[in-house]
Amino acid sequence: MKSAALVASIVIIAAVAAAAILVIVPMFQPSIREIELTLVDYGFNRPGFGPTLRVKAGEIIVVKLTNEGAHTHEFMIVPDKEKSLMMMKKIVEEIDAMDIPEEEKLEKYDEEHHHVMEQMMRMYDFEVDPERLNDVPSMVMITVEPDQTVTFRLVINTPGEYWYLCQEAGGTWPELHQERGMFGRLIVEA
Ligand SMILES: [Cu+2]
Repeated sequence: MKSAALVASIVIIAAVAAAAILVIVPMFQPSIREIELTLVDYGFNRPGFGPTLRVKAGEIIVVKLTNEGAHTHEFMIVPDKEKSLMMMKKIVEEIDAMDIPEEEKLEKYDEEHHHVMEQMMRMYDFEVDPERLNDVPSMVMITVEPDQTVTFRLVINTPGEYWYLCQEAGGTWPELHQERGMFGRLIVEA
């Protein structure tokens, strides 16, 4: 009888331990958050709009972007959308004053925009799946062509309030898509 009770106790303890491990182990794995956005002319999910996104610092964010618009769109993360817009509008003004066709102006802007943002993005503590980056590691600037879907993984290590936005200008030149309301809040909690 004694040994039967002992065996029963051991079984119960083992079962409780196993249950505890099943509960505890997932707590040590980084959580995964999935975000799906539809890019349209000119907004996220609908024109002039971008939903507020909430994530946690350090968690893996899987972002899926589908472009249902007729123009190229992008997903960029910046800490200050007004400052970023001012920087880009300066470039737009310079290019728009040139005596060249609009198509060439757009090409020139695209080059400059990507160049400036690459430099800026290096300052922030983002990690992005390197295979999904345009050019440079540690920056978040994903371009999505019409009818294309892009999925990438992103980790933001620094808590804070950011903006995600699109500063493409196809179809709106010399305005940027951001000026048509193509932006939204990104809150990264500690
Ligand atoms: Cu856009």
